[in-house]
Amino acid sequence: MKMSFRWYGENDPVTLRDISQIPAMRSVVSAVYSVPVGEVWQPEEIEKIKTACEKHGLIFDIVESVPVHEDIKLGKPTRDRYIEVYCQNIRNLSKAGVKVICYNFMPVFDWLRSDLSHVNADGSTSLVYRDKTVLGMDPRKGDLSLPGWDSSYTKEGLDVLLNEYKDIDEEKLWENLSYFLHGILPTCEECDVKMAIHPDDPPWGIFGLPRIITNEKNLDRFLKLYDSPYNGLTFCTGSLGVNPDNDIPSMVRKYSAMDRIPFMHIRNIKHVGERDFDETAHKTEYGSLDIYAIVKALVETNFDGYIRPDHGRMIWGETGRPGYGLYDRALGAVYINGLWEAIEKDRA
Ligand SMILES: [Mn+2]
Repeated sequence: MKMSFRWYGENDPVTLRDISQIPAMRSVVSAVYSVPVGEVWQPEEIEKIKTACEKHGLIFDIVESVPVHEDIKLGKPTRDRYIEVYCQNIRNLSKAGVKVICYNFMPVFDWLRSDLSHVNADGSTSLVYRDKTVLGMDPRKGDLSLPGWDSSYTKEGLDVLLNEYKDIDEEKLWENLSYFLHGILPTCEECDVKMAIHPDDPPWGIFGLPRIITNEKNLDRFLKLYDSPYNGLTFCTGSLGVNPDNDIPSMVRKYSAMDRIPFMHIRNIKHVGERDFDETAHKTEYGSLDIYAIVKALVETNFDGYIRPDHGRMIWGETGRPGYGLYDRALGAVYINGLWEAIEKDRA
């Protein structure tokens, strides 16, 4: 397995030096953040990240994310142009040594939380989700303040976009996803770059928009759309785990054995009500997911992809990007490494 850490570039309060000091850290997960969705990432920009990482003994070989243009998700005639740009990005990234690209296929909204700094009993803060709060918001009425929303949309722009999605139901979204995969995967195979779709977060439809990367049945369907090890998953335990029907250790074991998980996001969440959850420390006892069983499933299926500790709490007075501080994520990485070593030695 290859341990990795997400880095938001030169403006990230967490530095590459910080990351390099975390024990057993290998790879940096990053992206070119300055280029709008649907445009080409120039080789010089990619090279800059690579060189900066190498200066600290780290490798830039995994990207999160290359975003998918809404026209592709909507199946508009312009999608072919955006798919060609996507293929160019795959080629450019491959030349710099990138092996895996994470992306998602959620219409309009990315991940959603109702609060980014919920105060825990010990004074740390967490990202949390309360369904009632989210359902009480109406993006069409200009309620655009919810964490996770792309604040670059104007009310009018969002209205237009939401209207365009009126005719896109789940089946139509599946079709558009399949079209996208068939457009890019031949390039991935040629360039030896694996695609890793991130599950929808939370894994259910929001504001009448369809979400399809949500559960085992749908992941099975997704993998069959293009049956190749290059068409894989970013298996995010926290995103999928908020639906208690998803048996996370068993799903990890199954998809890892199939060699369809190029990238693992490992974090814990605690169910605190129906469709309500808190993000917690990584260790099993704090949340609803058995992190030991998850890591065991990976070790026992000889997982050799990338792992990154997903969101952490804010602890020790750290300020910065919610979910992406240094300390709690570093503790997560060390915990996962500890489990890995113990399970691997037990097995030998
Ligand atoms: Mn994730």
